[in-house]
Amino acid sequence: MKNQYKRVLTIQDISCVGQCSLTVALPILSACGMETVILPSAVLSTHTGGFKNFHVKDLTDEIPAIKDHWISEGISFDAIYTGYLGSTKQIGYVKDIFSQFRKDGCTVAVDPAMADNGILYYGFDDEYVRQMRTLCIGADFILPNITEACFLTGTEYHEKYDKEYIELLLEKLSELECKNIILTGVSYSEDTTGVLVASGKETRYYSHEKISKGCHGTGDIFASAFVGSVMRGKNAYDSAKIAADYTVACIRYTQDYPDHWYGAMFEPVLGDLISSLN
Ligand code: PXL
Repeated sequence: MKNQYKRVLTIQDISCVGQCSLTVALPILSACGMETVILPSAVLSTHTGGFKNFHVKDLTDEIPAIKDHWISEGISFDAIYTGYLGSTKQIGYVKDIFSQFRKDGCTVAVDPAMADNGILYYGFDDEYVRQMRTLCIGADFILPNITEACFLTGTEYHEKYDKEYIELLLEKLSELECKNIILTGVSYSEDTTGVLVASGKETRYYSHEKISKGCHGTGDIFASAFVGSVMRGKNAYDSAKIAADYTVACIRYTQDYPDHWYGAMFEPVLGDLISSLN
């Protein structure tokens, strides 16, 4: 049991209100039993997906000093997991962190959190996409949704697609030379959706219930639970299954609260995630 206590660094923003990024990653990774180290990429009063006039404090310029202090203290990580990053320049600094701390046995997971439903999140542009692509190269895990996969590969986004389209996306993503590609939100029927897990030559698909009303922040819930599960020693497919089941449970719980539009109520079902890991 002892060797499952791992130290995970997660780099993403703090959206003070909104149940996404660090306010999701920190509690979920902690629930998975990880020591969770955070590097906030920016502080936002809320996330950008539906609130207006949010206040943003970009923390890009703080990153080198934080990194240098960690180096001087001899701090190391078992995993580094990145999500929403504040700026293009910041992606460069995150790459420096990878070079510095990615020693043998340090797992790198990149969630290229930048787009959904065919469009980039507010404030991101083509240059951001280009930089994010370089961050993904050589990662142990990348966790794009279909929209992000399209941006990363320069593929036209289609709301409706078939297996051939998804296979092409996977093939193009494989050029990024990541050990595992976890492609989320892959749906081949009205009432199911799923996750494609491509690990080396093997590709497996986990299909699960599709709840018609999606929630903001579920990509972050999925990625955090996935990383927590991998760090608990589960393989990529089992971790995708655990993370997907947990994400569905969060959405299902939130459905009963129609006023809760800005995020998924992941806290009341954390017990499900913990049980599935034991
Ligand atoms: O959940 C992704 C995310 C994270 N952080 C911020 C966001 C979003 C998506 O909109 O706006 C600030």
